[in-house]
Amino acid sequence: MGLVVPSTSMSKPKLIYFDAPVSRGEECRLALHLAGVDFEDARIKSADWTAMKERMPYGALPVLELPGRPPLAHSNAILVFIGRQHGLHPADDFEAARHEGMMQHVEDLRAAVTPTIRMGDADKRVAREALVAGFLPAWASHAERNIPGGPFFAGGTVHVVDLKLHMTVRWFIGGKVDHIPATIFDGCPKLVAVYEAVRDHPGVKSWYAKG
Ligand SMILES: N[C@@H](CCC(=O)N[C@@H](CS)C(=O)NCC(=O)O)C(=O)O
Repeated sequence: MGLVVPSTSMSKPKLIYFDAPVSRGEECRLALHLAGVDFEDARIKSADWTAMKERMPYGALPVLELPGRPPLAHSNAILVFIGRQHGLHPADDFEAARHEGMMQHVEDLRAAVTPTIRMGDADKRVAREALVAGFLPAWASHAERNIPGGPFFAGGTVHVVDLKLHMTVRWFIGGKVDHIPATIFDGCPKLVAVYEAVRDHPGVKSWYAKG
């Protein structure tokens, strides 16, 4: 069991996530890239996951490994850590907590939608239509009214919270999530502005230009 054993054999940070440019792993990759950190981008194939799951601190990904430290898990902890070290999270404790509140709000959405991913289509339709009728519009309006700034969450500067909001809006806005309309966030201009500002950020563009 390698649960809390510091990594001694590595020379640079390693971000472990599944081999897909999505969700909790991609927002951590973006944070590391925007922070200018030279990191190993370890992409796990689904077929290899079962064998390594129990070696991860909480049995899930993403996990950030740092030289000489135990592995760090939970996307928000990873993002806040990176953000604090590299100016992508507020130095002011209250402002930081406000950002973390919104980051938790994103996790609440994932907790509501993720269980529908593995449902058969009939159950998925029922569950997602219920989310579209209730949870998702409420989630979106709560997000909207708690974004103090624009175009980013806190105004003109990107923070890790923006990366998390971006990944969430991006999930739905392409219209590829069955039974959830691409227009689900149309009534939330501040939320959509965060998505667009991150999409258009030069550092984010350079990440995707790497291919
Ligand atoms: N609270 C955790 C949730 C982690 C999580 O559920 N990760 C998913 C991928 S996004 C996962 O590892 N799924 C595979 C599994 O649980 O076996 C976080 O924020 O990182």
